[in-house]
Amino acid sequence: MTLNEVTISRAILEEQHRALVDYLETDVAVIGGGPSGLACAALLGERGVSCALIEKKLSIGGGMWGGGMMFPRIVVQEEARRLLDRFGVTYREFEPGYYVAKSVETVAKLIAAACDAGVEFFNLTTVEDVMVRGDGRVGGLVVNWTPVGMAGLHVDPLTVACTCTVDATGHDAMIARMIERKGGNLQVKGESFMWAERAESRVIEHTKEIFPGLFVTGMAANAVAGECRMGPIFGGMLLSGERAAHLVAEKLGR
Ligand code: 48F
Repeated sequence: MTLNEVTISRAILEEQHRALVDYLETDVAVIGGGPSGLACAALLGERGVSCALIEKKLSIGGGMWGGGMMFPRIVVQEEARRLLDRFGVTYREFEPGYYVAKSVETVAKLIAAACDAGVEFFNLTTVEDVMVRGDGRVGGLVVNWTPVGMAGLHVDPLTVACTCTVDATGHDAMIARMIERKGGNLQVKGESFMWAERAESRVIEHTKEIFPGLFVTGMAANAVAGECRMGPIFGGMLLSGERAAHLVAEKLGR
C-alpha cells in the first residue's frame, strides 16, 4: 500500500471538523482537564450524557502530572479509595487510610475512562468568555485556539451552546471569575491557606451550581468559596468530580 499524505491530512481535518460541528450544541461542557474535570466528565459520559471536555493546554491532566513538588506520586485518603478502584488505578497503602498512587498512571487511567465513556476532548482550546442571555443563565461558551491568545493575535472566537457548564479550571476558577467580572451575581472569594483536612472535606459541599447553568468542581469550588487548599492529596478532587457529575445529571433529568 502506498501512503498518500493528502489522505492523512483529510482524515484528520474531516474527523475533527465533524467532532467540532457535533459538539456545537452539547448537554455538558466541562472546562478544565484536571482530576476533578476528568472524573466529572468520565462519570457523566458513563451515564450517557453528551459531554465535551475543553482544555486550554496541549496535555490533559491539569496539576496531577507533577504529583507533589515534581515527585510523581499522589496521595488519596480512605473516602476516595473506591474511585481509584473504579478507574482501575493501582495504589499501595502507605499508612492506614493513606493510599499512594503514581500520578502518571492516575492521569492516564482517568483520561482512558473518559475516552471509554465517549467524552470528546478539545485541547489547545481556551474558554475566554461565557454567554448569558435574558434568561440569566450560562447557555454557551466563547472559545478560541490557545495559541491565538499566546501570540496576541486579534482573531475573533467561535461559540458553542451547552445546557450545563462545569467550571473545573482549578485554583483560578476562571469561569466563575468571568461572570463576577461582568457583574453577575457571583463572588469569587479566592482560595485560602493550606489545610488539607479542612480543604478535602469542604470541597464536596462547595461543589454545586453557583450560577444558573454553571457548576463548579475541584479546586475552583474551594476558590469560589474562599476555602483552603490541600496540596498533593487528590481524593477530594475525585469526590468533587463525582458530586458534580451527580448534580449535573440530576439537573438534566438523567
Ligand atoms: O488545576 P487543575 O488540575 O484543577 P483541579 O481538577 O485539580 C487541582 C489539583 O490539580 C491540585 C490541587 C488538589 O490536589 O490542589 O492543584 O481542580 O486543572 C485545571 C485545568 O483547567 C485548565 C488548566 O489548563 C488545567 O489543565 N483551564 C484553566 N482555565 C481554562 C482551562 C480555560 N479558560 N479554558 C480551558 N481550560
